[in-house]
Amino acid sequence: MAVNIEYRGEIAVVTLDNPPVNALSRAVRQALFDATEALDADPSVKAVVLACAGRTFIAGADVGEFEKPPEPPHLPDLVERIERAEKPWIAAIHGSALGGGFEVALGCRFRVAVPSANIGLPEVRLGIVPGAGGTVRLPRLAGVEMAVDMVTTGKPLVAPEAAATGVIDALIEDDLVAGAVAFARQVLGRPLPNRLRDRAISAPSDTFWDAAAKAVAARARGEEAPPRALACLRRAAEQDFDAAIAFERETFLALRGSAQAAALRHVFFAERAATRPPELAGTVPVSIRSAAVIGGGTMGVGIAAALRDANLPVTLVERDAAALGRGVSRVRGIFDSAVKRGRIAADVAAERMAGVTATTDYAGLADVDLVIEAVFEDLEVKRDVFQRLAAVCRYDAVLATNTSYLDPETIAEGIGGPERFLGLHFFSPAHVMKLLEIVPAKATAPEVLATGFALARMLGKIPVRAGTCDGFIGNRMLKVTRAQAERLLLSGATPAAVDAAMRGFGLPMGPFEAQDLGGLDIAALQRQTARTRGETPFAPIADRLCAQERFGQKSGGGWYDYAPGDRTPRPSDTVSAIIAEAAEGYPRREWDEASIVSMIVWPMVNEGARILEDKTALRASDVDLVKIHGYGFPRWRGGPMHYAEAHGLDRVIGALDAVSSDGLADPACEFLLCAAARGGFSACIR
Ligand code: 3H9
Repeated sequence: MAVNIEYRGEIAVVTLDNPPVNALSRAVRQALFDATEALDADPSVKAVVLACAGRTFIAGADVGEFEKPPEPPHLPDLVERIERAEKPWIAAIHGSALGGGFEVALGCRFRVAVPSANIGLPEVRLGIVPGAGGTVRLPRLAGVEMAVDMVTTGKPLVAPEAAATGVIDALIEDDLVAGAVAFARQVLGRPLPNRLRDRAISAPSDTFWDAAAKAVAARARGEEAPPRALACLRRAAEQDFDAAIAFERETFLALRGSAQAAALRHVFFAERAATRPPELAGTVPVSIRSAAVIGGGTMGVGIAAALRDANLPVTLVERDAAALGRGVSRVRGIFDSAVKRGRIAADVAAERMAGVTATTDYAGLADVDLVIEAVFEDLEVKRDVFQRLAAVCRYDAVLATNTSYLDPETIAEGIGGPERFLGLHFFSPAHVMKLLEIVPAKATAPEVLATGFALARMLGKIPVRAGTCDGFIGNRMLKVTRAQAERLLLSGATPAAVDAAMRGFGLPMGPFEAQDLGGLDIAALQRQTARTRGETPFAPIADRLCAQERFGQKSGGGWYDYAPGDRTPRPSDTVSAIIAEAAEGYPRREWDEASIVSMIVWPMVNEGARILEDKTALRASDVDLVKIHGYGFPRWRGGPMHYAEAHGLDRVIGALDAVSSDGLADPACEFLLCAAARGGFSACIR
């Protein structure tokens, strides 16, 4: 049974049990509805505690049901039934009360919670608005300002914050259900507060709404749900309860079937699937209680900060005292800046720094559980590091390389105990970026690979398993993007037009602005290495820019010119001349925004298909996660592979054909053709 009722004297305790997260499936809604009827009809019951079994309170509507038409009893009707109950209901919250789960709690007359619980309305992150009264009841309880913040960002509140604002009526430290029953007995002796539907709301001024609309538009560029959620909240503040509920429901149903909601649901399930590669089912990871980072450069210190954020003691290793000193002050800089931005308190920053040990001596690593190497991208330097690590580290310690384009197999060649070796590719800045590509070598033991995934969970990262190849998943696709961007310039587009089109598509930056920010020199070095391997990387214009030492913002010019101390990109006559010279002999075309986007995105999808074909990625959705979490591909478009499937793979192939005949892109690969014929990428994965 999904719902169980027990009686503690005159208090009924309704326990919902629908693992893993007590989502409100149709069966659960029906069982809860039946419970409200039965308890209202039972004269021995004076109040009802609603609690949940397992790790959490109700995590929301069952997102898996959103692919089908809604079935009764509908959630808004259930929440209304609980709110209208003759006896007061008290939600007893542990874990998370999210979305529909929080809306059920808002239907209850009271809410109590353990201090570690969190509550929120994250629906906008799924491309929808709350659909069971959240936008109408929350402002009546918490005030319009707080409701606008919670609903339009989807960010949860921890229980103590919610208690401070009256959203939670009491915090319960010990046994939650016993505490909730005791709370119920106390409130029975007093007059009950009004139901939320009967509470007044004070409508803010137009100025408030204008400012809120501006903030939402700036934060959620391209997204449909946040501004629609704001419109619901405005209705809730300005119209009567029932009219606002009807408007919210209409908005919810309209968005539930939208392309953006489908894309965001795809990402939601992709993020969870990625954490569990099928080959690791039942494998127990190595336990990680301490870590070391080799290299105090940008990447190394970001990784060290990420490890400290997860409370792991970290040893930072550099080759000499001066480099070590610079590394340590960079780590301190990360925490200081977190304090300045209000993200952590000064004492937390001090405690994070206290957990960093600095040394130049590898002997200090004899007892660490995990070492992550993040030294300069030079094969010999890295090989030397691993020889030294293999000699001093425990045999069961995990040894990882953060290489972004060298072959992990070669880096680990000849080390003792190669089964403890693994690629862990972080993205810069490593304490901020969510993506972690996890790259096993041939000899990597399953429990070592599983440790990569367990580490990602500890650090709050999105893990994606990647096979060994040049650039793994992300940088391999990036190379195609950059080549396509240059082909656009050779055939008549300008850097500014390409960047504007990609920003219009939803990326935070266009490909040229991004290169100027990160620096053109790293990719130039990679191309040099590739040429020594006999490859012919395509970057006719970037190569010319680098030859003139135009490395981007740091050298005062790259694809754009920059005034000293100013990061505003300005179109450059020098670059125009370089492009004109490189473009001699290429046919020129007119490029509008849509055709620029398809010149970049469809070849990216084609490379994604090749990546699936050679099994560098396990699933198309993993490719999507890499682009979303590592490269700013708009989440609400679902990632390139989902976007292509939603667009129609036949149309993608048609668009590739149209440009490939002029040498402006590769023709569709076999895997893409297979996916188009079989109705999707997953149908072709063997
Ligand atoms: C909504 O409520 C709309 C309403 O306003 C109106 C309706 C009319 N549904 O994340 P985990 C699965 S919209 C179905 O790894 P954790 C998840 O796929 C909803 N399944 O656990 C995974 O399955 P599997 C608003 C769900 O402990 C398993 O549970 N609510 C749902 O790291 C474990 O998930 C949200 O957006 C769901 N709602 O984190 C909350 N949620 O094992 C979404 C989870 O097969 N959920 N699953 O891969 C979360 O944020 C996290 O799951 C939570 C637990 C924090 C609760």
